[in-house]
Amino acid sequence: MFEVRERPEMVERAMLVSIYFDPREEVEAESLLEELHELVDTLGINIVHTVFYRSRALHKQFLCGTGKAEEIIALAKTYECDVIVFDNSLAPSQQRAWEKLGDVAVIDREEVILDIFNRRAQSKEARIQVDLARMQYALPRMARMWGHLDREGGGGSSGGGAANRGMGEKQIEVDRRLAHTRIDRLKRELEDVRSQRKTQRKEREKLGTAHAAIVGYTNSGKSTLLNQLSGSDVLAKDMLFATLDTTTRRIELPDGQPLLLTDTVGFVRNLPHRLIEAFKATLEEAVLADFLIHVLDASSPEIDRLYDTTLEVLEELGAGDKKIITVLNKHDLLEDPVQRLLIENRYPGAIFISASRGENLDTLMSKCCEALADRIHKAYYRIPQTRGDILNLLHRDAKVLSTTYEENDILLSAIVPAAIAGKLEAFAEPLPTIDSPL
Ligand SMILES: Nc1nc2c(ncn2[C@@H]2O[C@H](COP(=O)(O)OP(=O)(O)OP(=O)(O)O)[C@@H](O)[C@H]2O)c(=O)[nH]1
Ligand SMILES: [Mg+2]
Repeated sequence: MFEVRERPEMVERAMLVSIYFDPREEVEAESLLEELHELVDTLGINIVHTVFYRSRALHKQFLCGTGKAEEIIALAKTYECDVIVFDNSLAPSQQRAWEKLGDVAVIDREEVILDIFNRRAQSKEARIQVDLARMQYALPRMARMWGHLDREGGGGSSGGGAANRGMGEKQIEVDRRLAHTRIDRLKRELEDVRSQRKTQRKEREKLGTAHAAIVGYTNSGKSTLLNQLSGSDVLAKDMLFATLDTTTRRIELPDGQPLLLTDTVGFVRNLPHRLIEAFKATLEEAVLADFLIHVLDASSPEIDRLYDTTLEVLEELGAGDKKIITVLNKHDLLEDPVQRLLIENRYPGAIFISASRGENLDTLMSKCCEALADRIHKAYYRIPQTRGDILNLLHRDAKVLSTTYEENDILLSAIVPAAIAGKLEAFAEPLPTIDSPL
C-alpha cells in the first residue's frame, strides 16, 4: 500500500503525555489519559513513562512553553522512548515542532485510534473507511516526511543538502497528488458501498421486518449481547474496538415478531471526527434502525462519561432522537449495593443485565416488544386460499388494502401492526416495485 508517512517500523517504548490547562479539566484529563494507556496497550507498545502536566497557558508551538517541552524531550531520552504519544490532539505543525525538537516520533490520540482501526479492519468496507480516514489524517502531515528525507540526505555530505531538499520537495508534491487521487478513489468506492447497503436495506424494508441496532462504548459487551440473543459467534473479546464491521442477525421476540439486530462499531471519547465521517456507511445502520439498544458497562467507574459519549456520537450521526433502550451490562461485576442503587436512580428505566451470563435478557426482549408496539407497516402477502385462519387474522387485525387472485393463492397488501407481523411473516412477499397495488 502506498504510505504517505515515514514512521519507525517498530516502536517499542512509549511515553504518554497529557497537557491540560484548566484545573477543572484535571479529573477528565486524568481519566482520558488512563484510557490512552489502554489504547496504546492495545497496540502492544510498552509504556515506560507518563507525563501529566498543567500548563498555565496554551502555547501555539508545543501546547506548553518551550522550557517544559525541552524537559519532556529530555525525559523521553532518559527513558529511551522511541515514540511520544500525546493525549491532546496535535495540529500538524505542532507534531512537526515536537519531532524536530526531540528527533523522536510523535503521535497523538487520533493516530493511535487510527492505528488500532487499521489493524482491526478486515472487510472491504472497513478497509476503505479506515484507509480514507488515515489518508485524510496523513495529508496535512506529509511535510513531516520532508524532515526525514532531509535528515537522511543531509547526514553525510555537506553541500548535498540543497539538492536533497529539492528532491524532497518534488517527492512531497508527487506524494500529495497521489494522496489526493487515492482519497478521491476511496470516496468513490465508499459511495458504492453505501449504495450496496441501501439496496440491502431496501430488500429488508420490503419484508417489513423490524430492526434494532446495538450501540455503545467500546468493550461494553455489544457483541456478547448479540451472540447471546442470536446464538451467533461474533468476536467478543476484552479489547478495544474488537468489532469494526456490522453484523446483523435475526431473532424472534416473545410475541413471535422477528427482529433484525445489528452489532456496531464501539465508540470512544474524542473519537476522531474523521473516523465517524469515514465510518458513516457502517454507522448508518444505527441511524436507520427502528430503535437502539444502548449497552453501558455498569461496572465502569466512568459510566456517566461513557453514556454521554455514546449519546454525543449518536447525535453527531443524526440518530439523537431515536427510541433507545438502555441496558446496564456486566451487573454481575457490581458488588456494592449502594453503587447499584445510585446507577439505578441515575438511569431510570434502564435494565440491569449480564450479557455474558445471559441474565435478565427476557426483560430486555419484552422491552423490545414494547418499543415496537405501535409500529405498523405496509406488507405484501401470498396466502394459499386454504389458509382461512391467516386470512381471518388479516381481516380482523390488519387493514387490507388490496386483494388479487393468482391460481390457488390470494395476493394481499395490508397495513399490519407489529403484534401480528410475526405470524404472517412466512407468507410475506417482497413488495412489487412496478404496478404496485399499494
Ligand atoms: N463480567 C462480565 N463481562 C462481560 C459481560 N458482557 C461482556 N463481557 C466481557 O466484556 C468484554 C467485551 O465484550 P464485547 O462483547 O467484545 O464488547 P463490545 O462492546 O462488542 O466491544 P467492541 O467491539 O470493542 O466495541 C469481553 O471480555 C466480554 O466477555 C457481562 O455481562 N459480565
Ligand atoms: Mg464488539
